[in-house]
This record gives sequence, structure tokens and C-alpha cells, in this order.
Amino acid sequence: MATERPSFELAKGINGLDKIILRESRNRSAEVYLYGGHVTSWKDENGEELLHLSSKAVFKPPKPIRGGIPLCFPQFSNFGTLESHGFARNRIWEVDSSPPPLPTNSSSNAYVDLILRPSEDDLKAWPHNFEFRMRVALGSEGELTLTSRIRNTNSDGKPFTFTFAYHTYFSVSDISEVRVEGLETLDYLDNLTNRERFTEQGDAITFESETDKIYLSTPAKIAILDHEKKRTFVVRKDGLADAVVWNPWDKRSKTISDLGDEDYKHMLCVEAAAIERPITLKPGEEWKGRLELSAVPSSYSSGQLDPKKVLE
Ligand code: TA6
Repeated sequence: MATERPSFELAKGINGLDKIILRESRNRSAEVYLYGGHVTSWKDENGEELLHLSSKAVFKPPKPIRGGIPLCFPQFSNFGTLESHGFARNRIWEVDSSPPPLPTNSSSNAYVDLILRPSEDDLKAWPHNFEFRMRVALGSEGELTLTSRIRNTNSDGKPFTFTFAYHTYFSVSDISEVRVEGLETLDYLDNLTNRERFTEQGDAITFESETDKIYLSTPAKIAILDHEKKRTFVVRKDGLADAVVWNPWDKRSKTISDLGDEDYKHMLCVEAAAIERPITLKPGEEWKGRLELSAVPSSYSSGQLDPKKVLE
């Protein structure tokens, strides 16, 4: 259990939007905008950015920020009648000064607790009272952890159902040199063919065209191997059965106004999510979904990255 008070700085970000800066020893840092409860930066000990932020990201409500870690809630994509990916990513969150206790595994006190409650307008679009608490923590080994707790606070006795994703944009040196390990042989819904269900064949997942897949019932650990950087991102997740893998590639990128034409070469979204089996909460019930990201040096064996070492 963390016993110390959390330590963070409140600063002004782009266009005067409030942001939180977390700093850990050895130069590591992370930034979270209150707009969207959106992590926009995660840097390693060399000050190198590990998340991809679009070169054309617009930091102006109501446009969600393109890149970093958008939060998709209460709806992933168009799985429902709300705006795409729900509204949590373009609402102003608050710092939660007295969150219910949350055990942490880390000795770091670089963390912040945020909270989102629905506005009157939100209640018109989605008639459910909720408290969405999220802790963003930078651990002593540089790992970034996002823990979401969503509670049904309806007083009308009604349950609600939602889908969810941490829509993480990882920074990669060259998408053609990237492999994703941990999803092979799994079933997925392909967004490029009306969410038809397929089974992944072959070894690791590599990229040579537009990819937009929802992998189902995925393991708790997924690795993203960046061959050129000799770096591996390890995604650990809890409470989030699915994993979306997205890269828009060249043509589709040109249709996304806030994404640079060349950005797709340097980004990969691997999104811990709950989509196939939506979460239902009765009044008073709470759901927890945890994402932990770490960046570790990749090991080489006969010219190939050795994913097993990473996943072990
Ligand atoms: O997570 C993948 C996805 O749902 C894609 O289908 C793609 O459209 C992407 O998210 C971006 O969505 P956005 O609403 O942020 O433009």
C-alpha cells in the first residue's frame, strides 16, 4: 500500500489546458491532461517519448486528443448509439483528492487520482449516474499504470452496461519492423470486413497494410517488439479480456484530419479493452480495469528478437 501522499505537479499545457506532470527519479516522467483524463506523454530515463502523439493533434475541446492514451468509455467505437468511443475522452476530468484506497505494488509516490462524473448533458445521452476514477502512476522502474474504477451510482435501481478501451498509441521506430507477440492463434473480429470473425494464423503479428482487429479473450500479457529500436513494450492487463490492434496505414491516415500523413509509420495502437463481453454493473457495484505498460530492452538471438524471453 502506498502510504505517502501522491506527488504531482499541476501545469498549463497546450492551449492553456490543465495537465498533471508525474516525475520519477532518473528523469522519467508522464503527463496527463484533465481534458479527457488523457495521458499524452510517457518518457523513459533518457527523456525519450514512448507514446505516439499525432503531429497534428488538436488540443481543443470537443475534439479528442489524437495519440497518447485516449479512454474509450462508455462505448468502444460504434458499439452503441453514442459518439464514437464514448464521451470520457472529451470531458474535463477533476483531480480526486480523496479517492477510496487502492493498493499499489510500487514504492513510487508519483501518481495522481482523477475522477469523471456525468454532466446533465451526458445524462441525456447516456442516462446513468457513474463515478469513473482513474489512477495514473509512474512506478519506480518507469512502468506506467492506469487503474480505472467505474461505479454505478444510479439511484433509480437500474444497472448499466458499457464497453471500454485504453486506446494506447505506442511510439515505434518503423511499423514495418514491429511484431506483436501474444495474440497468435486467437480469434479476432476484423473491423475492415464488417467485424467478421477469423482465427489468427501463423507466428507473430506483423504489419504491411491497414490493420484494425479486435482480438478476443487475450492473455494478460502482450509484447510489442520494435526491432529497430531494440525495445519491447510489455502490456500487462487485468479485467480487460480483449485487445485491439490498429494501424491506419497510408490511405486511411489521409482521411483522419488530425493525423499526419506519415504518422502511421511511427505508431501502433494496442488497446486493452472490454468489448465482446460488455461490463454490466448494478447500482453500488464497481468494475476495475488495470493497464501496466513497461519498456524493456529487447534481446537478440541469431538476428531475431526473442519474444519468449519477453513473455516469460
Ligand atoms: O481502435 C481502433 C479504432 O476503433 C479504429 O476503428 C479507428 O477508427 C480508431 O479507433 C480511431 O478512432 P477515432 O474515433 O479516434 O478516430
